[in-house]
Amino acid sequence: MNRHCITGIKTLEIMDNRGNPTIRTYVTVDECFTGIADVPSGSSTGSFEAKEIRDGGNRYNGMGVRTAINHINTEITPALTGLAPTNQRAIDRIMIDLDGTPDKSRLGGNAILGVSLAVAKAAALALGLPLYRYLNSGAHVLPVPQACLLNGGLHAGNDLDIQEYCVMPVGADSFAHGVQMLSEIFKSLYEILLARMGKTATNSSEDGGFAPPLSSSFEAMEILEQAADRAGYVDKVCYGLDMAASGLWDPEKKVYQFEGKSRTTEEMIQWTQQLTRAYPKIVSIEDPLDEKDYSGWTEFTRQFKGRLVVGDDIFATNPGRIRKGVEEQLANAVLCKVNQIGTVTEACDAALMARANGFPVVMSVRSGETEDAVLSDISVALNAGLFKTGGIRGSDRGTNYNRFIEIEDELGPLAVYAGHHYKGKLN
Ligand code: 2PG
Ligand code: MG
Repeated sequence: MNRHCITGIKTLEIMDNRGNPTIRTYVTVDECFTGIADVPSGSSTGSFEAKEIRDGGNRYNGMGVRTAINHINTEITPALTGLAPTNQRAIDRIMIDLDGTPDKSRLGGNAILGVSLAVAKAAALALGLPLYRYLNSGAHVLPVPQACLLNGGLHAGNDLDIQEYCVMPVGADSFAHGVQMLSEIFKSLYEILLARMGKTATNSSEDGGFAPPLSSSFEAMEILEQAADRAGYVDKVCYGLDMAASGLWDPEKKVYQFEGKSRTTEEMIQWTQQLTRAYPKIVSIEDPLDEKDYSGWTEFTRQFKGRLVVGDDIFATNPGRIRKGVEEQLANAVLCKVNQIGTVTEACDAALMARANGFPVVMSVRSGETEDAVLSDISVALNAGLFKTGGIRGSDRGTNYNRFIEIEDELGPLAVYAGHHYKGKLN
């Protein structure tokens, strides 16, 4: 048997869409196939995530990644050279053991993830397969893109407290048609914002949505729905929110600071009930409460049965935390971000565990991204029903849309667009 092996690993410190450095890793197999992967990075990061290593000091305002790169060069590369890239689980296990901490804080989640992703890509290249097919021979689902067209919170310089107001084109005929709908809604939104509030309202958020000078979520939803209506798609879309509520929690006063008031957990739940009553097509609510407000999450999930209650910071793509979530019904869906856990194997384990327990999976980018579209391939490999992409402008966002369009074309009649079945039952 012809055994493939890792023959070299190279790294570069490159730039992400926010002007922050990140790691690009090149893994070469058999001296001729090179998988290249970039590491994403969040700004509203939860405390249970794998830890990124940043250099500190003055260079890049402390955000440099030379230390993490050094860990790849001096520790990870010698440990992996000569091994079979097709044994992803073994490769990831070696890096996890080499790191030796529960949160990858010694070598850096960013160092480990860069290598893990590039190994998967190099292995796929060596076998002559697209990455999604290499990871799963049964890959065939194109997700509904959940695009954040309006932003607030840490992703925007405005007074909206909710981080993401997203549109989900569930009624599209295909992924490509969904992108067309999003693009047309985005243009309508531009015109509405311009007419209502002037040109500064059309400024971009951190991840490619709009960041208008609004402070009311009711008004944000009204404008979003109006944009969908004007584009002719109001009956073909649903909406999703990411409240990113860990960032709203005031640990000293033990209240949420939200839309001009201090609110208890119960008041946050009541407020969300009012919003979803006014906008019943909000079918997905992510991180409505703080990552440690466990009893609040259970109550929220009980009250919002029928909608997706998506755990992001609370689960951190961590199989152990998802198990707790299932047992205590802390949510009913899981957000999957590969850099929250730090290896391809663990991210896939997290998604599969969620699915096996009836929790739909929402694959997600981070606010910090590059032109690497690897997450699209992983999403299709997992047959995920939803993919949260940030907004719709900028090549850091476009790259994922374009890769999905490419995969849909490649799969031809085998492709299934998740559409109304984004919660699962896709076969
Ligand atoms: C989130 C993400 C992605 P960030 O909270 O879901 O939108 O944001 O990457 O900044 O953590
Ligand atoms: Mg989130």
